[in-house]
Amino acid sequence: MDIKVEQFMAPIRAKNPSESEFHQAVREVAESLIPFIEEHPKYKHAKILERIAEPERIIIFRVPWINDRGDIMINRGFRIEMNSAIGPYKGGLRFHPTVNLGILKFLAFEQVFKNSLTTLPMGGAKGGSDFDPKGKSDNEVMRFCQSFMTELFRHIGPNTDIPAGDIGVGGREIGYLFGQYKRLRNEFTGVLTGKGIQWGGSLIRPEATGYGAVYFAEEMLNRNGNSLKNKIVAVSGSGNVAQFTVQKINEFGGKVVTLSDSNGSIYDPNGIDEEKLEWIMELKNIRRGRIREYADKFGCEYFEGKRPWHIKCDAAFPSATENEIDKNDAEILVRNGCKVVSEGANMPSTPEAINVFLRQKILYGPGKAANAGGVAVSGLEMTQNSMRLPWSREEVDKRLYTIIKNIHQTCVNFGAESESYVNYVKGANIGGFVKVADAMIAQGAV
Ligand code: NDP
Ligand code: 2IT
Repeated sequence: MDIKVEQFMAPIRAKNPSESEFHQAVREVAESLIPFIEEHPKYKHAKILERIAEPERIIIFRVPWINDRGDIMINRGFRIEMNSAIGPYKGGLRFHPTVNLGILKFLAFEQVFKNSLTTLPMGGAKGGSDFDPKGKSDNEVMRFCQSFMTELFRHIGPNTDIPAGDIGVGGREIGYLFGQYKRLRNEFTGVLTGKGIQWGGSLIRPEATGYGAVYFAEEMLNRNGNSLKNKIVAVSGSGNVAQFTVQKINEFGGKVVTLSDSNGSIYDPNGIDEEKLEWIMELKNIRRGRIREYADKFGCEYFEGKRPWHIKCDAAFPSATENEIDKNDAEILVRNGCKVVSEGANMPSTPEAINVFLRQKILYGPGKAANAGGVAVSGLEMTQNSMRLPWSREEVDKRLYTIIKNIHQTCVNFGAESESYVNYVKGANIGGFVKVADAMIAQGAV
């Protein structure tokens, strides 16, 4: 136990009681940063770490809406505006019944470092609601989104705070939110990212997080003279990030054998090819069904209530949610020969699981580096909106690849512990910190 980390964490725990995910995210960063700050006293004197862990502003609001039966429903809406030192607040919205203040604060905190790593001018934020889109009609989702935006609109703007999607918020929800914002403000602006392609969206934004996580893994492997070609891959989740992770792994010559949702996971030893993926996209994005149906359709195994990490693989892409790989899962992965973990999800590995990966010195790409492709292309969507000029698929994809390459290099610069070993956790935390910290110092005690 590191005394300095404990001393730093004690007031954070006291001030933010029962927000365990927030404590977890801050502690992981503090463990990397405190030794660095000891060597760079300017950050210590300016109390940067203490300031960075305190949100600039939190907005909490009531979201009343009427369901299809005519009943009044009440949800809670949030927006955490964490840090604006290097740009306007930027980060996704999550609609999921587990959403609470602590979860959104952990996500907003991670976003500050992630956005800095992209090299684009974006501060950090996150928001959402405990609304559960599952089982709701399109009309119910629309009425909820309209009510949510009826309060949120007064706090956001294209130069202030630019939300996007996350779990439970995809193209459909962004459309309803955008429509209501435009109506309330009478302005057509780039206030949200992840918009439809006909109304200000960017090509490759839907693909960006998954593609980016695969590019990041490929960078890590290439540095070791290896690649994803012919690798057996386990992916979790089956939503936006998981789907495009599968697509890009296939392009790189890997074979994806698992996917999951909150009910269970499938194991398809023949691999999830492009045709099967197309079927999954229809299942998940249009019919909004369960991954179990894949096993019936393609005749493979389904594990009810289980995550995919017991399946033997060379590479793992957790792409569902936080804390979905625990110590036991991590040990099984490593024992089965898994050599690379690239996190599409935010904080999917518990601290104990991360310790297993670091001790075993496998290639472990933490979410704030590995999944930064999504917000990076959101940043490129903002650029295109400002220019009022869209870029081609190739242009956006090329920029995405370059950004991920640069993030990987930043991690190497700050995290290399020897010629052959890079601690990507340390690299991402310090690499994301420096730019924000220097900006905060330059801007005074604000
Ligand atoms: P989606 O809503 O599209 O998909 C989420 C997937 O994860 C679904 O398969 C869902 O299953 C599963 N899932 C969600 N919660 C749980 C849970 N508690 N237990 C088990 N499975 C769960 O979201 P995204 O694909 O956009 O997001 C996935 C992850 O990636 C999240 O951690 C998100 O924060 C992160 N991320 C997303 C980015 C983006 O651009 N969208 C960018 C960077 C990170 P079910 O359908 O059963 O709920
Ligand atoms: O976690 C994330 O980086 C996202 N959900 C994407 C945020 C964004 O603004 O595109």
